[in-house]
Formats: sequence, structure tokens, C-alpha cells
Amino acid sequence: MSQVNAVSLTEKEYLLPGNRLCPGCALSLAYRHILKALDGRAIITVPASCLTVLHGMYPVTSVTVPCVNTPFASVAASAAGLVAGLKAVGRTDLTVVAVAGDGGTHDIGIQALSGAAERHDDFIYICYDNEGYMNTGNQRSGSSPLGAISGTTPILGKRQHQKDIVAIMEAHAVPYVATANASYPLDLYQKVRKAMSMVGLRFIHVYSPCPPGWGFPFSATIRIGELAVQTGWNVLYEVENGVFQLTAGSESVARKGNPTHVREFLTAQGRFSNVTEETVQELQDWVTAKWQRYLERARSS
Ligand SMILES: Cc1ncc(C[n+]2csc(CCOP(=O)(O)OP(=O)(O)O)c2C)c(N)n1
Ligand code: SF4
Repeated sequence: MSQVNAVSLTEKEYLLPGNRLCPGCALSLAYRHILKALDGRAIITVPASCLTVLHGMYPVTSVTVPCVNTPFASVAASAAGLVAGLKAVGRTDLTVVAVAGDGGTHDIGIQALSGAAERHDDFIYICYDNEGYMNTGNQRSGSSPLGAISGTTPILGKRQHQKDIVAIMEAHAVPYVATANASYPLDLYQKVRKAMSMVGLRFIHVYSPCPPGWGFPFSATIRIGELAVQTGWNVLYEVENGVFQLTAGSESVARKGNPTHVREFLTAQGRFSNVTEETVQELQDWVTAKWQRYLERARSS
């Protein structure tokens, strides 16, 4: 597959100017590139989330691709139904794409997603991960990290590490899992294009910083996403039919061999303002162990 760059990227826009997301929301940037990659040849299905807010309220919308809004727990079931419906009417030109937040994926939507993966249903599932239930004011989710303050962990921060949803999906033996990050939009674009060329359930996780929920200025979104990758907090990779490779910023970090200390990522965000030195060390150890596992996989594949 030929590599896309800033010059060769399509100028067509499927996300129109003006939507209701917060300024600086990484989801706008990620979704813009996801839609460019889909090139209008898709039906999207979305559960309750900030993305439903982006799509807007009927009859007004900021997205030019058809979208089905579903109840919170059932976006993967909705996608499976759309696939069956398109097959029944003989349409082969459209890709069904479920797009949900981490609350709708790691927690409340996981049974429908697991069922669809086990059945090898034929659609792309994209989880944009802002590490909390942000649309309803930042409650803790299965993806919120240890130490993060949220509406439901207001003083000490969350007491557990986050759930590794990508590993869970890989364990379903789906043909393609990938991680992406809104600060690396061309890598994200490329992964959506690759997923479109494959059959079966394809899962893409998109790291999506949230300025009000994480407590950083609207202007710092790209930098926060980059810091996540440079520290090894968020690792960019893909597993295509069992073959693992690091990509984009994570591939560069592996080549240079020196991830930045996780403290730089933590101190840039208000949600970690109450973490103790002990928790900083625990988070660094967690990131280091995770990064080593990915490095070993990259070396042995
Ligand atoms: C069954 C059900 N429970 C709760 C809600 C309220 N609700 C709407 S959006 C939302 C948060 C969604 O969080 P996430 O999936 O992480 O997406 P984000 O808002 O972060 O984009 C919640 C709790 C709902 N719509 N339906
Ligand atoms: S709350 Fe966060 S994820 Fe939701 S629109 Fe605002 S910045 Fe984006």
C-alpha cells in the first residue's frame, strides 16, 4: 500500500466546518482523517458519546456520511445488523464502521463487541479513547489511568490501572488490530485504509486527548498526544494477521532507544495533580514494563 503524506492526502472533506465539540478536541482531528480515509464509502454507527454531539441533532449535521445512532451498549450489534442488511440488498460498495468512546467500548459495549468478533462479523470498529466518560462530565471508565482525577474519583484519583482493550481484541484472533493517535493523523489514515482492504472484524484504537477532562489548555492537544507516544504511555502498532509491527512515533522511539520520563506527560495535565511520588514511580514502572513487551514483540516478528 502506497504511503500517504500531507501533500497527497485527499482535499475532500467529509467533516464540515463547525461542530459542537470543545475547541482543541482531538476527536475532531481524528474523525476528520478517519472520514477522509473512508472516502464517503461507509455507513457509520455511533452510540451515545461526544461523537453523537459532533454529528449533531437532526435535521442539522456536520458530517456528510450516513450515520445510525444506537443505544449505548449496542454499537457492535448495530454494525452487525447493518452488515446483514447490506448483504440482503446486495450492496457491496459500503464499509460498515462502528465508532465509540472508551466507555462505549471497554465497559458498556464490550459484550456486543466480543460477540461480533467471535462471529467474525465483517465491519471496522474504531474506539476513540479519551480515558473517561467525557460527554457526561468526566466519570471514570475502564480506560481511565491509575491516579487520574475524575468526577467519580475526585480526590485520590483512580486506584486501578487501565484495561488493555487492544490486547483483549487481539485475543479474539481478529485479522487486524491497530493503535493510532490523533497527533499522528497520517498513521491513523493509513491504518483505516488498510482495514478497509481486509475482511472480518477489524479493530482500531485511537488515543484521543480531551482538554477539559484531562486538564490542559486547548492549544496543547497535539503536544499531549505526542508526549503520550514519546513516553511509551501510548504505543503505536498494528497486528495484521498475527504479524506485529511498531509504527510512526513509536517506531522512532524504538530506534532512538530512549523514551521520555512519564513525569513530563503527567505534569502537563491537571488530572494527575494529586499523584504522589510513589504513584509516579508505579506509573513509570507500568509504562516501562509495557514498552519492553512491545519492543520484544517488534524484535521477534
Ligand atoms: C444506557 C445509558 N447509560 C448512560 C447514558 C448516558 N451517557 C451518554 S454519553 C455517556 C458517556 C459516554 O462515554 P464514552 O463512551 O467514553 O464516550 P465520550 O463521551 O467520552 O466521547 C453516558 C454515560 C446513556 N446514554 N445510556
Ligand atoms: S469533552 Fe473532551 S472528548 Fe468531549 S468534545 Fe470536549 S474535548 Fe472532546
